[in-house]
Amino acid sequence: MKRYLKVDDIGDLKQALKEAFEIKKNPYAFQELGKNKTIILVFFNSSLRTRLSTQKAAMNMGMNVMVLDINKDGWKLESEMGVVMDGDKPEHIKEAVPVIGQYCDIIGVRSFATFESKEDDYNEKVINQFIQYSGVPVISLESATRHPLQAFADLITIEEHKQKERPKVVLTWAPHPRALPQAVANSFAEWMKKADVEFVITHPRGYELADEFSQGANIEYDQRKAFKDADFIYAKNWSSFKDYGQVISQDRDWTVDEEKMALTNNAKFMHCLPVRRNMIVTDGVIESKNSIVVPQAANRVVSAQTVIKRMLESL
Ligand code: SN0
Repeated sequence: MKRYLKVDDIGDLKQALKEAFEIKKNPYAFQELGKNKTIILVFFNSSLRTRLSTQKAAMNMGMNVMVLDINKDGWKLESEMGVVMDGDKPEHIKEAVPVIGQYCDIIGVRSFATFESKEDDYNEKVINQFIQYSGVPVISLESATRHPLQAFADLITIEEHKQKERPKVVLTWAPHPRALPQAVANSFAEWMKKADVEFVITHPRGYELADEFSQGANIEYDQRKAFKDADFIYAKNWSSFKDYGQVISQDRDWTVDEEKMALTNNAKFMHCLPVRRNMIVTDGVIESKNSIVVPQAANRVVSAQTVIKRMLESL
């Protein structure tokens, strides 16, 4: 595996789950693969789970790990081509990325949506430059449009907690004070459409995801109807795709609460975290016995380790 950006990069999901569960059972069994190999994790944005879980996954594989918080510890990077560099960015991505590639065997990058340009974000300008110029395999630690390690961990978590062969999984938009990327929702949709689940997305009008992610999913604009008989409720905020990066609603009637959870089939509650309590979800729901946000976060190590293992195998 040379890159990990989207669901197609992992191939057959059943096989990927099988490998993930082997790793979860026996996390230190593959250390020979990572011996004397180095991974560098580059962050353009804040991170708690992605940073720590990917570090842990690489350490489980016997690798050396370096982390660079590029906006704090590195030079600010210019990514435009052909510009006169007389501003606040001292280093060009065209030198910085191949140099980072010289110091490691795998690069992980968190780039995030900038919301400056829908086109640049949806063309994955930053992570594609890492693929183009680094010379080593690249793992997305959340790019502008996707969060594939999160979605893989989500699938593992659903597989572990499902009570029936084909559970009903609902992705619900929920209110938030800031403009957030569509990345988590996009990836979750991309993965659930390929998984063996009944998948429904619910959101207010104007929050439609890009066609490539929403096509083939059932869209239900009535959140209460969507929740009926659900086995998993996956809450997430995202900003508008159509009105790109805009917050067009903060309607607290969309907050996931006890009354709406009562409409479900005793559904488990999921969220990628960090979560804004009493905006996205009430204290009561996130602290209920049906909340699986912590085991979900724990599976971030498993998804990252499965991907790193596959990359090490193909070096
Ligand atoms: C990230 C996102 O893409 O929406 C989730 C994964 C890291 N969330 C945030 O940035 C939340 C920030 C906030 O202000 O609550």
